[in-house]
Amino acid sequence: MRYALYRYQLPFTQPLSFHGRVESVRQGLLLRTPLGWGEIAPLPGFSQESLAEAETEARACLEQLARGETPAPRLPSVQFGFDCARRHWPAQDKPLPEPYPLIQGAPQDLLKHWKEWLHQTPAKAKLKVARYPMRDELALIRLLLDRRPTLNLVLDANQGWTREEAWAFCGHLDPHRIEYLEDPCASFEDIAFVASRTGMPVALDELLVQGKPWQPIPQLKALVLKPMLLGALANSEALVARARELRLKVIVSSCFESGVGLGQLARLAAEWAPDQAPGLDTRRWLASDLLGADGEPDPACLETLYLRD
Ligand code: OSB
Ligand code: MG
Repeated sequence: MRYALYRYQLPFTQPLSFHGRVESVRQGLLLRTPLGWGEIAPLPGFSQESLAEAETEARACLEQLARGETPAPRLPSVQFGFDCARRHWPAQDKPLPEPYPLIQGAPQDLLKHWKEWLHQTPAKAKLKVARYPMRDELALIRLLLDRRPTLNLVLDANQGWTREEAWAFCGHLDPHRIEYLEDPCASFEDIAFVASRTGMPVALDELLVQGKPWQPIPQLKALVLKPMLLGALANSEALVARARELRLKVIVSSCFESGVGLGQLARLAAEWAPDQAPGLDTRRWLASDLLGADGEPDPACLETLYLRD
């Protein structure tokens, strides 16, 4: 069979919250074409489209491919999957830096177990904030920075704060120890206000997916790119070009994709941001993977949705 669509389900190591939606398994689709594999995995809470909508569009696009036509999908996750499946992947020589650790959980638990995360003292680690009482999150951050003096933290508020909340939070931190704070607020105006008042370095992630307006400000350090949400690879590439122009870092970041998508994201990161540790530590939060010993998806892990010669 030359064209195929499969569904997978991978359990998380523990239930995770995505903009308030608690999920215990990751579901997605794998696409196979004569040119290669692609992953289509809209993330609940972050993607506009559902998995069912993505499946419907992916089937229609596969039909077109099998007829010799060139599909032009509309949904971001489907665009990403088809673009990856038809991409020419250049050979890579230089190894990419290791992903930085992605730390999630209740501050009380993390206070007890923080050494497990930071025993090798990475240069940076990412911590989700704006989820628990501010005082608990600040206490945890202070402890981590105090015990690991060479560590810089990436914080991600997922647009969870008002301007005033973000201002208060940032006012309690030393901006020199924060690599950057992703998406403190939902609007760029509020982010720019907080950054300029507190000197906190900031990065944009969800705001880019939402297509909201932004502009360079002195505290803007990085663009975090989630290709699964940005859709057509050309959209991510345009942001890479803009980041280069503005001398911003590019961080390629995952959405809890399977090993197929993560492998492709690592290759995109090596092309777009070869010196940056990528945001691909979502792997840690999946209890298993689809890839067999040969590095190919294991058919036993896949449910077949569509097959065609
Ligand atoms: O908040 O940036 C996020 C994954 C899925 C959805 C949202 C986010 C993430 C990550 C990926 O944090 C890992 C990373 O960027 O380091
Ligand atoms: Mg983010």
